[in-house]
Amino acid sequence: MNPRFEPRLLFVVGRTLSALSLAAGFGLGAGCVGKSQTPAAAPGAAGGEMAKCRRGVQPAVDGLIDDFEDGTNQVATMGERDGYWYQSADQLGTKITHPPESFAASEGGANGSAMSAHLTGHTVAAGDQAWGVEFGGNFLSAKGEFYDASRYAGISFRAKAPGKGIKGVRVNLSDVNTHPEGATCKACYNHFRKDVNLTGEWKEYRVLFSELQQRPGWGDPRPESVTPSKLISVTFAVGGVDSDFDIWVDDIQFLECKK
Ligand SMILES: [Ca+2]
Repeated sequence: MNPRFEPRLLFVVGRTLSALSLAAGFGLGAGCVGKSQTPAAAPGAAGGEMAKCRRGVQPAVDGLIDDFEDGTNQVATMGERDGYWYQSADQLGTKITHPPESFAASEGGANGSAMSAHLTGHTVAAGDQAWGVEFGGNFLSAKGEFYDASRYAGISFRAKAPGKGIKGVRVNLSDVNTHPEGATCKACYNHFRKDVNLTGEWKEYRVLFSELQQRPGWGDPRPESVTPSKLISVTFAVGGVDSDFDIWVDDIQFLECKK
């Protein structure tokens, strides 16, 4: 995949994201809910705050980002999180056929649960700006606030991709250095990410903060790592090929170090 397409294509996503964040912020009249307040985290010292889990990781007690069982488009309201899910597609022929208009939880979930995030449609290979489809959740509803996830070590989720379509999903965390709302980046949207390959059956995937990397060759700044104390959103993206997609995601949650 050509990394050069992302600054331009993700600008569109970012504008959508910003608009949605703004709308959500107005909707709730939120103030400083969940604002990052980590005295120990020096600005720019991202690498130093990364949790190192010698005994491995486990689901955090307050770590649920969403299991979608309540059927709303808001993330699970715990750990001071109160943001919203959104979906977006490029305008070059890519189509989201389900959910038809805006993000909504869908019937059928992992581990016999009732609901999940389920997106179907078709992505196109139409040049650098055909970036495909993304859905994601802002950790906070208030625009311009950062979410402090420094007590966590990563994220887990369950997912599947039945059928013959796209199996590869990019899992992204946007933060103070990669999202324009951070007021830091000159070349934005090169979020820290990990690519995962799904199967036709529900399976759990774990993504540690320490595994996340920016795409090579672009982005300004290019810090050593994601900044867990100043996150903005988690997103799942597919695209870059001419293909159907049928992606299910459920049980998204933060992980913490085993004590
Ligand atoms: Ca579920």
